[in-house]
Amino acid sequence: MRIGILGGTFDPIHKTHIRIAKGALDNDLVDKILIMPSPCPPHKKSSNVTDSWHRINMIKLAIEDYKDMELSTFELDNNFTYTADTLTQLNNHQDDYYFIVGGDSIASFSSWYHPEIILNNCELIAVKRADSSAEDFIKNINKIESEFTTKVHILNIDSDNISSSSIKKIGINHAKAYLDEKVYQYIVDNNLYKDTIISPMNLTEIKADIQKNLTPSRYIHTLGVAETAKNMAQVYNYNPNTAYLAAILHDVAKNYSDEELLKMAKANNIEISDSELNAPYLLHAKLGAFIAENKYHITDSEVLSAIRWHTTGKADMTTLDKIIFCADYIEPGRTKQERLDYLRELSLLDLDLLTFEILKQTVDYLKKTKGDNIDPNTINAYEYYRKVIDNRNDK
Ligand code: DGI
Ligand code: FE
Ligand code: FE
Repeated sequence: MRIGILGGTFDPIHKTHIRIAKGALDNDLVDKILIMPSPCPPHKKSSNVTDSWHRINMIKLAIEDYKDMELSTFELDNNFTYTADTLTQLNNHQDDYYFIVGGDSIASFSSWYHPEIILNNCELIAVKRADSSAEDFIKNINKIESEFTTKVHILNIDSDNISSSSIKKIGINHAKAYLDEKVYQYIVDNNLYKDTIISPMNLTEIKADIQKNLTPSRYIHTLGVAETAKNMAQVYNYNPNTAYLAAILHDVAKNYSDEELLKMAKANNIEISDSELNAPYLLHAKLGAFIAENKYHITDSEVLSAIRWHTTGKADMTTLDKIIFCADYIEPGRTKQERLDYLRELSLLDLDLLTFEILKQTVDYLKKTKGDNIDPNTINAYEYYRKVIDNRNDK
């Protein structure tokens, strides 16, 4: 059997990878393709490479529909970073191996680690991109063929210049077109490449738009929450830009009347709980998340969740949920809440304790002012964080 090997970091796997694999199969250069992610190539810093299980999962999703493509974790399992090692160990002397080399890499092939060992175990397939010079390409190939007495096969790919690193640079949202849909969804669901997942609207545009829709005092409150959330994120190892964005959006639905909130929820099939029916202003959290997603095209599920839960809280919140929930309560513009000095000091020391203290004060306050109408999520949150703190104190 003729086995083609497509190596790389696949961080993330994109459509051009698939086009190359498919091209090699369709042109009958090979019978099967192994997609083989590398642990971390010698020329890249390991710190920048996404965890291998995520890269593996994305590959699985991308090749799901292609029966002649297979994931191989051979390099990951053996921690091989040199193709020479991989091929020596992989070669079973029954199959024929073809190693696929992308456009630019062919120029430097002679300087790879033991190219002669590589070519003892396989033949090369050089990928020629439509947008690169044919002359240089042929020159490089002829050089390898004469230097190593081997045959280099050519695969013409009608492809754009996309690479994983350029995908990360332009941002996942803009690069959506270059990614398999399931891979894109996986990236969003798992918050990968986070620094780049914002919305097509940039932060300045979002802020200007929010300012237009809020009263001046509500906008000042929003900016206060954003600064507070950003500072807290740095302490709790969360992306400060993501925290800032979530805070900027948290009260985006605050300036609607109860009637408008109810109407919008119904129109958009957003479930209205009993407690929200009793106190419709609570809906500004759910509708805020809805507007963030549909008007500002925010796809980061952690941002949407933090907006969704910022008013009532809930049991077992994420780091960002807690940051936004707490920052909303202690931002510099707040004056009426009790023990603000203590809570503000606590905010940079202990996020779970802060969450608990705020929930406790909120429940006390609501008992006094709203009687029985406390949202069940608030009660659950309070009990959950009381246990978290109790368990900690028991130890
Ligand atoms: O939107 P903000 O004013 O910045 O703050 P928020 O989203 O925390 O909303 C605060 C209001 O929500 C305040 O009037 C108290 C009320 N609230 C918070 N939790 C509950 C609640 N009201 C009811 N009925 N039940 C709750 O569990
Ligand atoms: Fe709010
Ligand atoms: Fe708020």
